[in-house]
Amino acid sequence: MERTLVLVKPDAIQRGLIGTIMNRFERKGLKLIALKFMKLDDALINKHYAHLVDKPFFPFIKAFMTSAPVIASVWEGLDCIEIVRRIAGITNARQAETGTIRGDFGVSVQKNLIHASDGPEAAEEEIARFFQPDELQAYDLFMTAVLYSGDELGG
Ligand code: IDP
Ligand code: MG
Repeated sequence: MERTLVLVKPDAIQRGLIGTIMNRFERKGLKLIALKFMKLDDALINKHYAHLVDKPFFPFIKAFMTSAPVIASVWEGLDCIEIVRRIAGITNARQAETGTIRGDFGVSVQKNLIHASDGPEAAEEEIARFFQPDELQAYDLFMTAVLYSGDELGG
């Protein structure tokens, strides 16, 4: 099954939206594999937002992302990278569709509540950036058998 990294950003922490946001993924049927409450440092932000370091707004991203801790999590499910991106909504929360996290709770391009890996390569890299292999929990989620059909589970 696919895995993806989610960060609940400092704006969501400040606004008391941790449970609301995490619930979107739980109720969809994704499996929580790893969870951490942590403050990001400069080195981590430089790597995580390397594609934006030359942008004029990069210092604002840095200030924002270090303004409070984040919740880092890893979720698992069939096609979960795309599922989580769709649940998050597009980057600009003002234009994000109602029903998405950004569309329902955000009004900012930058303070958009959540990060989600944007593809398989990014997911693999980002999970390794935030978690040691032994921090990824291996367990049977009993509702998996109810959520998926047998052929989807490969047997
Ligand atoms: P994504 O989070 O939807 O994948 P990216 O383009 O990867 O969007 O940008 C990473 C983060 O950088 C965004 O979530 C947002 O917080 C911030 N960001 C992106 N574009 C802008 C911008 O034009 N102005 C301010 N902040 C931005
Ligand atoms: Mg991105």
